[in-house]
Amino acid sequence: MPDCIFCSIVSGDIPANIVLRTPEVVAFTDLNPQAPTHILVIPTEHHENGAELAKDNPVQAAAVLAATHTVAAEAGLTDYRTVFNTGAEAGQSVFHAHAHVLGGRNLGWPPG
Ligand code: DGP
Repeated sequence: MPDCIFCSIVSGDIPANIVLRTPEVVAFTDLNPQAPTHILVIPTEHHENGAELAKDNPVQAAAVLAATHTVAAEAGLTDYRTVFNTGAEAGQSVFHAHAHVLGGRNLGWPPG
């Protein structure tokens, strides 16, 4: 998708600190970390949000979810939070589906 920053990370046109790459997903550290570990897991296909991804490509949606556990384990986390922000009011700022993996500190609930 032209002008999509995460598509540009998938293609390698924009650099990122990539921690996992498979045919289905790319995972990289967040530019603006909210916790000691803050990794984004994205599908290699462009879909606007997690719900669209699940509807249009459930295989890739499952791969994203599985990868959240892989990257958390590789970061040494047993306790972590996986977040999909869906829509601007929920805090979504990049409209390419992505899961946040946050950990390494106590995470409050409910989230802000
Ligand atoms: P959200 O607000 O849920 O759409 O999360 C988008 C996240 O993406 C936000 O935490 C910051 C991160 N981000 C935005 N642009 C870049 C980038 O170019 N590189 C990296 N590594 N992260 C980015």
